[in-house]
Amino acid sequence: VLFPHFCALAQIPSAEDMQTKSRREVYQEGLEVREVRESSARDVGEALSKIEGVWKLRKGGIANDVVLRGFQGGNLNVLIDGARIYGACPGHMDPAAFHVDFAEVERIEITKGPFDLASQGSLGGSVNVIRKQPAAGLHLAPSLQLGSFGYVNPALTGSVGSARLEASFGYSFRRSLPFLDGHGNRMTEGAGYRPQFLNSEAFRVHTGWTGLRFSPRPNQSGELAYTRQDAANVLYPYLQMDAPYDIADRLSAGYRWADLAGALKSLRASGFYTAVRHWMTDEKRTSSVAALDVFSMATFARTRAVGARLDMEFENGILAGAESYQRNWDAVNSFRSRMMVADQNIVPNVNSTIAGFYADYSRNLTRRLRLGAGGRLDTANMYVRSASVNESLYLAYKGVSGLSRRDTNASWNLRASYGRSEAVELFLGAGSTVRVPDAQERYYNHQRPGTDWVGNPAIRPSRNTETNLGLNFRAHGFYLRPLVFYSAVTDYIAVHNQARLTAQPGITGVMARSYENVDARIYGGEVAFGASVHSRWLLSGGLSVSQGSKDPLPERGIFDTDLAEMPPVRGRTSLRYGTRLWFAELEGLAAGPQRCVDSDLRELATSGYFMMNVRAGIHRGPLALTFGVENVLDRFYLEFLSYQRDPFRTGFRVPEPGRNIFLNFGFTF
Ligand SMILES: [Cu+2]
Repeated sequence: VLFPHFCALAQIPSAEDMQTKSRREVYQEGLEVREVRESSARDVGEALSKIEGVWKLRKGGIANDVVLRGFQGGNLNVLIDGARIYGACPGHMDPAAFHVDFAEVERIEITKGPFDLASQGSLGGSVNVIRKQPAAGLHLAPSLQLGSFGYVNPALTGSVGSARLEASFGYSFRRSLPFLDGHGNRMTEGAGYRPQFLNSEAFRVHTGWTGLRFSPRPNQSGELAYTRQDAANVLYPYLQMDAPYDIADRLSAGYRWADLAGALKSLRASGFYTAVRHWMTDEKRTSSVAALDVFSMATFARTRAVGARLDMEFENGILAGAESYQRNWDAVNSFRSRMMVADQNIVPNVNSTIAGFYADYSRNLTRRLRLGAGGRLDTANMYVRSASVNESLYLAYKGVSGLSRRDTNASWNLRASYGRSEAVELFLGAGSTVRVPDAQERYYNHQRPGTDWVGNPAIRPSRNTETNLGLNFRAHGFYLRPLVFYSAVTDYIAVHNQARLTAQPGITGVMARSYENVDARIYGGEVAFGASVHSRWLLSGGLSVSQGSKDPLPERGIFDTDLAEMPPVRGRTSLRYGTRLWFAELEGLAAGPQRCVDSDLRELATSGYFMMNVRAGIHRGPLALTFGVENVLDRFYLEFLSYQRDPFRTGFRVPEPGRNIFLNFGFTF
């Protein structure tokens, strides 16, 4: 069966599934891309919000950020086949997950909490996007997605080769106009767009890729892959600017030795190079009407990452490895308004170099009890390369300076799982890991009309020490997975309003957006459930809750104890009928109001909402077709994460799309 998902029962994890994934614990989740093709999701960030504990941050029609239990941005690791790619934009227009196309992807794996020690910096969790692997023979898979608001997404992937040598390629194009919300207004209306751009393209993204896989020996394989993504005309009503272009390159290579004789069972060496160039301006907004150039403000930003890693699997359940990578980040902002003409190196060409190693041991102590432990040590060095950095800004607002910094930190975790029977498993995990501040949090260097925006050279890495307790219950056609977590984050990096501390030559501003360490807590839980009747009906759903608080720091202007950007409670239920040939599904989604808001950042309370989706699909021979209507009731609603916080606010809250349809065709030859 090519598409077993049309059979409702296939969505319930089987006993076999549970065994082959014995390393996978309750805080790990996966999303298959075929599930994504049953939705109107435009990108990985939007698709992942289907998983319990994951929300998205919408800034426009595409390029949604992944938010895991209130952790986002630098607090999460997003890797593409293990390779690190970073967004170039200081306004987070191009999060890492934006730089991959669905047609490239096989599945996405999420680790919730600080339990992924194989990669540095997985503070709140990690997202690993797994790309498709070519199969022997000649294969072609054209697909076409169509949707409301002029959305088109044709794609073609193909591969050719034998078991020893395979070549693969792919191409995908995505384009859309601005969507309409439940009131019938375009997402651009009210966000300060010039009238002629209210209905201009919301995004246009070309992605092309190619790969080579070779197996000179039965137990050895190597691979080489390259992807270019070229995005243009991306509109961000959430922000004050839009992106005329964003170009990302990803190059990766790896070699694996498996089934080795001796204590070392397998070995994998891999490396990557990724680069992003990003240009954003306000040329489509009314703010540029009286400007001295086509824009009144613009930023050119670029980032590069290069790295290598070695992963080893020994007998007796020992994993060990080492990784090293360097990220460079550089951005120049230009003002051409009547108030200010300036070019500033806002991210002052900063290098961050990180090296670390890890080891993990797990074993079955008894037939029922499995224990695991892991450790990791990292050292990170960060320094400013730009000669034009204005150190007076750091002194004026933070009273500190210094353009380089080294941080060395250890991480650990302990895991236990106890299976009373095949049907009931109990999990307990505790872990502690660290993420280093990024170049923006430490060295941002921006004088602006209104408030300046300044990094904190003395800011310390954040450490998350988290405990998870979960249960996995499975019986005939029924499963239940409850999980609770408590996360204590020391030196959480919070955005705050920093008053000027000392007079410095050339610094005329009195208030800045900056970053400060505060101790914070995030706690909550998730429940996922499913029940099938006669293997054709499946009732499934889940509930996600996260709460956040932080210690006040009145001398730094931090008074409110609510943590900013914490998503509200959310629940989901769906009823699906499926045979091997077709399925139909009705889904309801509800979110509670969010009133725990950070008033220092002028966060606004958000109401709860309820919305419904319907979808159906058929599968015959090489053809799969899915059709759906999302937000059937055409409700107008906003997610809590839909607007930028003070002091950079436009004040505009980006609504969710109103009623919209999608049609996905897929062929496999
Ligand atoms: Cu940008």
